[in-house]
Amino acid sequence: MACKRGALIVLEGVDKAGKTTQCNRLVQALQQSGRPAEMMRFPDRTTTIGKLISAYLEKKSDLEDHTVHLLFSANRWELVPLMKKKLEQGITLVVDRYAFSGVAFTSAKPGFCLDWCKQPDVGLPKPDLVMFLQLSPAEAALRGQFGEERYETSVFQRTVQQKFEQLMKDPSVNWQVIDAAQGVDEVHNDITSHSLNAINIAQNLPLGEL
Ligand code: DGP
Repeated sequence: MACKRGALIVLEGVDKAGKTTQCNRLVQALQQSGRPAEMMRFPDRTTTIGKLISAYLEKKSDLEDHTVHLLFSANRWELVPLMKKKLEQGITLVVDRYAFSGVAFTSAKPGFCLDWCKQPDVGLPKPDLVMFLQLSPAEAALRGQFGEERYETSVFQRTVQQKFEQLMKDPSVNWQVIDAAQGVDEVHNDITSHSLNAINIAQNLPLGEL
């Protein structure tokens, strides 16, 4: 019998919500329970396209807003063959940001509508589960100052949060909202239980497309 596919699990949220910590913990927990799992993150700053994105985020270069949107999307597309291969091998992928960040961050800029922003990512592998780590701007502020990168201002992050709220109304995506103001262990437990559920369901379903 062919091996059952892995699940595509995405963590989204505004900056400081704890996505990276929780992605690492989830991968560790899945591996310890004998389920093959690996972490990925977008943007993947290691590729040629990713290096252009990284320089832009670090404000070492300026790029036109439509152009950078398409580069972020291209960075996801270039990893699709690898993602599909791993999922087919039965590896669950835990992904730190995906197309939803792409749409939320660009559409938070003046002059961009959600619909235009979504188009370049149409056809990407569809996550079996997207968990949104919900954290109010006030709680995010308690976690310390934002960094120096582009987009790291509280005004912009507030707009991004509103865009995510619009995206979460899409019933064709399996969104789960996680209260990221809880302790790290409580958040981890919530995330793990949603993920185990998604892994069980995904193994009997074909991978979808955005
Ligand atoms: P990090 O997740 O910390 O590596 O930061 C990446 C930054 O880039 C963060 O501010 C969110 C933003 N971002 C992530 N994906 C996209 C995207 O597809 N488009 C745009 N415009 N911004 C993105």
